[in-house]
Amino acid sequence: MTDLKGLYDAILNGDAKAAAALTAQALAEERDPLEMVNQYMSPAMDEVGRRFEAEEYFVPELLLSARAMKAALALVRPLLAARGAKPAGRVAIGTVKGDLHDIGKNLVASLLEGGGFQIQDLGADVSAEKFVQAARDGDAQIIALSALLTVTMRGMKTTIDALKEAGVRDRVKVIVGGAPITQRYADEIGADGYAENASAAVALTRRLVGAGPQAVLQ
Ligand code: B1M
Repeated sequence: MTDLKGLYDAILNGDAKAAAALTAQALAEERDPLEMVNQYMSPAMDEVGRRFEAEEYFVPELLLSARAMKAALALVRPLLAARGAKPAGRVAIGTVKGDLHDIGKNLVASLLEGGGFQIQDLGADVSAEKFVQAARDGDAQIIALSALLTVTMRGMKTTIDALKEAGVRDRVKVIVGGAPITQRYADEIGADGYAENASAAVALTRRLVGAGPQAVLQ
């Protein structure tokens, strides 16, 4: 019988190959996929987030762990979908118009995906209209805006204003982040939340959609 603590360790250590192999092995033994996610995979990502905040892990470790989580989730997800499990929520994410920085945004998207959210990645240099379209047609519950430049951060306000004008502001929660962004700025422009880093963005998003800290894919 596969020791699932090994799966936890593989994700924590960013070993995608081991994570996929152990997941496949456990599924072949008919282990419960939801239990695997909630008791081993998701707690491993929570620990990755904790280590990042404690400055024991840095961006490369975050990316490796997110990749290992994705490799394991790719095997588990079809089984969860088959039993009718719902994703934690749907997030449309992008870097605002005029801003080409996408490394942090990609990291946030990876961790959100690892946290069980369905991601619509709109890319970098995304216009307010594209975010509005994602809210209107894409069924996103969360609009996640990233900005790295002081000159582009005002694109966040433009986007929130565009959501209001399109009559869809009440349908979505807007979260913002990026190096020049602060809680004060988020409050000023009427965002629903601000997260300083990728793991905080996962915790914030879970809170906004009403999912518990471990409530991945239920
Ligand atoms: Co640019 N750049 N850059 N750059 N660049 C900065 C941002 C800068 C601070 C460098 C500096 O001068 N010290 C400066 C901005 C100054 C300012 O506005 N005050 C700057 C500048 C000036 C520019 C150009 C104008 C340079 C030029 O051409 N003259 C130009 C602008 C291009 C444009 O966007 N239109 C430019 C270009 C570039 C590159 C293309 C070369 C490259 C980007 C490559 C890419 O992303 N594909 C680049 C880079 C790499 C940087 C620095 C060095 C690193 C950014 C990064 O990837 N950090 C950056 C200096 C710095 O930040 N130290 C700089 C790592 C990443 C993991 O962190 O993105 O902060 P970060 O994301 C974090 C958090 O912020 C948060 O979580 C992430 C993970 O913890 N977060 C969110 C991010 N988004 C979030 C969303 C959330 C929640 C949290 O919710 C939705």
